[in-house]
Parts: sequence; C-alpha cells; structure tokens
Amino acid sequence: MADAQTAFHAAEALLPDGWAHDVRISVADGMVVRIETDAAPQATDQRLAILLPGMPNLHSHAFQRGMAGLAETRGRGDDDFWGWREVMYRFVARLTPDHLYAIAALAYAEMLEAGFTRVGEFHYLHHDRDGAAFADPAEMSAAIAAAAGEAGIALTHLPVFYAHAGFGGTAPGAGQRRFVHDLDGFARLMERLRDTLATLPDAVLGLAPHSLRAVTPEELASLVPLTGGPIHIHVAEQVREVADCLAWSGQRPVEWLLAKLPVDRRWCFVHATHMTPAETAEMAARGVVAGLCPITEANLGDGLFPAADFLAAGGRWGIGSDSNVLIDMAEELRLFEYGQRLATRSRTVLAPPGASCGATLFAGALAGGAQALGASAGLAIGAPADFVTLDPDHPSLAGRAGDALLDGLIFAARRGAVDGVWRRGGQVVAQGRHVDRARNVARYRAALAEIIE
Ligand code: NGQ
Ligand code: ZN
Repeated sequence: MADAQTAFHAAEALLPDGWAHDVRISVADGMVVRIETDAAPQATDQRLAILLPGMPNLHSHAFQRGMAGLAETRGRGDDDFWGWREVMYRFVARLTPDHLYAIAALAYAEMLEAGFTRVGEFHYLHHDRDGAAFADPAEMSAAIAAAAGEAGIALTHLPVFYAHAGFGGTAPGAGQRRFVHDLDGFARLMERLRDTLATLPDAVLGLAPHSLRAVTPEELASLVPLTGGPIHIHVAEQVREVADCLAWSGQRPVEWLLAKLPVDRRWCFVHATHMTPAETAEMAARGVVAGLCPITEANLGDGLFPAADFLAAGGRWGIGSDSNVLIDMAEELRLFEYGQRLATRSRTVLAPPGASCGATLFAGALAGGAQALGASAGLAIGAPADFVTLDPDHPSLAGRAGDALLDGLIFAARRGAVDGVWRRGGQVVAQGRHVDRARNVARYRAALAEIIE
C-alpha cells in the first residue's frame, strides 16, 4: 500500500463535477486529503496522464470465474438459463475454501485490471461439499475477504440467504445444499462476519436474499432488520421466474417486492429484466438501484432491461460482472448501450441530447454502483484514493480529450486502454497487469487442475 503521505499529478482527471486539468491529489493513509486543479506538479509527485475514478462492480459470484467458457457446448435439446445452472451446480459441488480463494483472487485481480476498484460479492457458497456447516460459519466468506484483501480490491460483502428451490417454500435440491441456512444460522453468520471483515480496509457488510424463489415472505421480513447496509436480491431475470411468481402470488416479482417490503435506496434489484412500465416507473421512484450485468445477461439469454424508460424516470443503475464469464468494465457499458441500439434500431440511446454516450454511461454506473455498494462515488476528499489511469498512447484515445476519452474507452478500446490502477493510493495494476498476476494465474491453474479432473 501507499506511503503515509503521497501526491499524484494528472494532466487530465475526471472529478465529481467534471473534467479538470493539472490535477494534484494528495493522499494520506490511503485517503484523499486534498484535490487541487490547474496546479503545477511538484518534484516528488507521481505523474499521470489521464485519471478516472475507480468503478464499482456491483454484482459478482467470484467462483463462477472458474467455469467461464465451460457451459458453451450445446446439449441435445434447447439450451437455456436453467441448463447453465445445472453446469454451475456441478462445478460448485467440488470447490474447497482454498479453491475459492485461488479463483476469487484471480477474478478480483482481473476486475482491477478492468478498472473496477470495489466489488459487491453476492456470496452464497457457505458450506462444505457435503452440505455440512464449517466450524467457522464464515469460512468461505473469509476466503473471499482474504482474496479481496490480497488482490487489493475493496469489498462489499453480501452474504446470501438461500432456503428454498422455488416459490412457496419448496425444499432445496441436492445441488443447493451448500447454500442453505435457517434464519438462526444466518444471523450467526452475520455476527461472525463483523469479525471476519474487521481488518479489511473499507469493507462494507450488507446482505442478500438470493431471490423470491429461494426465500419466503416471512424469511424476507426477518432478514431486512439484520443489516443497516445494502440489500441485494436477484429479481425478474427470466420469464419463467415471472410466470412462477404470478402463479404463486398473482403479482410479478418486482411488483411484489415493491408492494410488500420497505424497498428504498438501500436496495439493489439485480437484473430486473422483465418489468412492466408501471414496475419500471415505481422502481425508479423508490431510488432502488438496478444491478445490470449485460455480459452475463447476454450469455444466459435473459432478455433486455427496459433501460430507456427506467433512465427517463430518473432510475439509478450500476454494472456487475455477475458470472465473470468475461471481466471488462468498459465492455459491460458498451453492451448495455448496444443492446438498446439493437432493440430500438437507433443510436446513442442512453445519452441525453447533446451528451457523450460514454460519459453518460460512466457517470451513471459510477453513481449507482457506489449507492448499491454503500460506498462513496468518485474522487473526493475523505474517500479512498481509488483510481484508474488510461494509456495516453492507446490508438483509440489518440487526439481525444475529456468525454471523448470515455467514448474511446467504452466503444473502441475496452480494457486494452486501462493502464494503471491504484487502491488507497497504492498501485495494484501497472501497464494493464495486476502486480501479482503471475502468482495469481499459477495458483488458479493449480486449483482448476484439481477441480476439473
Ligand atoms: C446465481 N446467477 O445465483 O449464480 C444465479 C443463478 C439462480 C444468475 N442469476 C442461480 N445470473 O438464479 O438460481
Ligand atoms: Zn447473480
């Protein structure tokens, strides 16, 4: 990590109120203590070219990085989300805490390489391979926290409550046994996590009911008071889930949540793909963050989020890498916009008139992602010194300045233009590579060799 006192000088930097030139950022104990603009560099400053705030990644299942690309063979019949889930359940059945640590450390290093500096880990792999509880209920969470700490990414930990296979409280299946708690066991996990996360800088603890499929209304009501932090839930990702929810309750999933619970700005609805205009407007009005994961949603064939309506209603949103089949912050934003272009046969759909599409996407995901992860957005005094530099020599950035740099990053370069990443003022990525990449890859390869025999 950084020296106690250090300063950076960037030729161009994206600050909370826009682009600024000759920006000096002073950092003490990992936190920003001073920001000056139009400032001359001092002799000891670390000189940077183009500086952006680090982006929050609001939804990850880190272990799924280990099965990236392993579910792309077509079976005999139709292939869909539920078939992918069977492959995922087979993969998850084999993982030990050490495997989880190795996979998560690589995934988190790759997130940093992509420009993400905080991850919301939606963590449901709690128990041993036979479903038995570990002696430490937070054993698997501790592997996640250790991986985040080692890679250097900030962690918002979202332990998942999971109890049922489907609507109406049906019993969980064998493939789900590692996920399952009763409410008392989950409360003990929450209690234990306060210790597990105590030494991890900037850690935030929230919680996550997995989905309306996996929790009953009574369980949901008991979970909400267990945290003052963020609450995330998967919702309305697949049309079958909407149909099952209608059959169970007479309401659609988003409609049900908004009607039955005190849903507010602390909540993040992950996916929220299938909504009516009324649900979309109400979700936006309540300040709920839409947790969008465009790469995974495309990979799993989920459908398209009603983005134009949601944004027009002032809805908050952020991006997540979810299944981690491909980790690329700029690509998440690019695909979010391109899905809307393909559906509406038009261009620059998500930008207001006259605005850069890339800058609009970046600002939206930064603000909404920070809200969803209980963190501050952007470079500000009192916030951790978490930032990203772009390679000024990347061809896609040539001749660009200001917002055009973000258009170049998102639409023309993606992670290839991310050069350096700093967390709490310490450099964790240099020339596009995590500083411990070789060790992470070696450990990951060894873990995969054990898992996939
Ligand atoms: C998950 N992933 O929890 O990893 C889910 C699949 C489920 C996504 N929904 C399992 N993308 O939803 O039951
Ligand atoms: Zn998910």
